Amino acid sequence: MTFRHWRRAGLAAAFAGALLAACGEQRASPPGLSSGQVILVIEDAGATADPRLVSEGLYELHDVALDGALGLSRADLSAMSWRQIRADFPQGAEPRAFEGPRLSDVLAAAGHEGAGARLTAFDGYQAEVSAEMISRHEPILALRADGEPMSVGGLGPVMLVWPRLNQSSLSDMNDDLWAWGVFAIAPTDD
Ligand SMILES: Nc1nc2c(c(=O)[nH]1)N[C@H]1C(S)=C(S)[C@@H](COP(=O)(O)O)O[C@H]1N2
Ligand SMILES: [Mo]
Repeated sequence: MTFRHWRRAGLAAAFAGALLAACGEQRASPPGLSSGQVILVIEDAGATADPRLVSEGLYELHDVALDGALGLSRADLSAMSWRQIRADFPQGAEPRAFEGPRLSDVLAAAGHEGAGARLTAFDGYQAEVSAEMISRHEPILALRADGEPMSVGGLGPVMLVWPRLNQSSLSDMNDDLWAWGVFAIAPTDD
């Protein structure tokens, strides 16, 4: 499916949600967000209870706090504005075109504008990113590399990507903050 198709799916879901609301139905998901498979959770978002978010599996294993968490589907993330970053990963590899929403925008959508973040991946790897690093470099939560969705089991569903080839202050950056296989993000104060 192309990026455009995903966007259309997101719009269709939003439209269906508006229809449901007009008919007086209770929405299970937060306003403006589609239903569908959750691929990324943002903790502490003040969201209403989401039946898709059950504390089991890796949520439980890695202590992801689901109370008030915001569950995002691929369509939700595709409906946001995206940035493309051409970057090398691992460091020194042939550059690829990574694409996805800015981490700052995803945090803002969860009610945490200007926050820092702790990202958790399937394997329990965690990357802590300061608010200053985020606002200065605007890393993305990449969903695609060279036009293809990043596979679950590979670098997907979501990977934190930094503009180290474009910003000279990042030219020496190692791979520590390039978390792949990310499925949960906790906003932080610093
Ligand atoms: N999910 C996850 N992301 C990760 C890591 C990891 O262990 N797990 N290691 C980081 C580090 S320290 C490096 S050097 C690169 C490459 O890690 P790899 O060699 O384990 O693929 O991914 C970064 N992102
Ligand atoms: Mo590393």
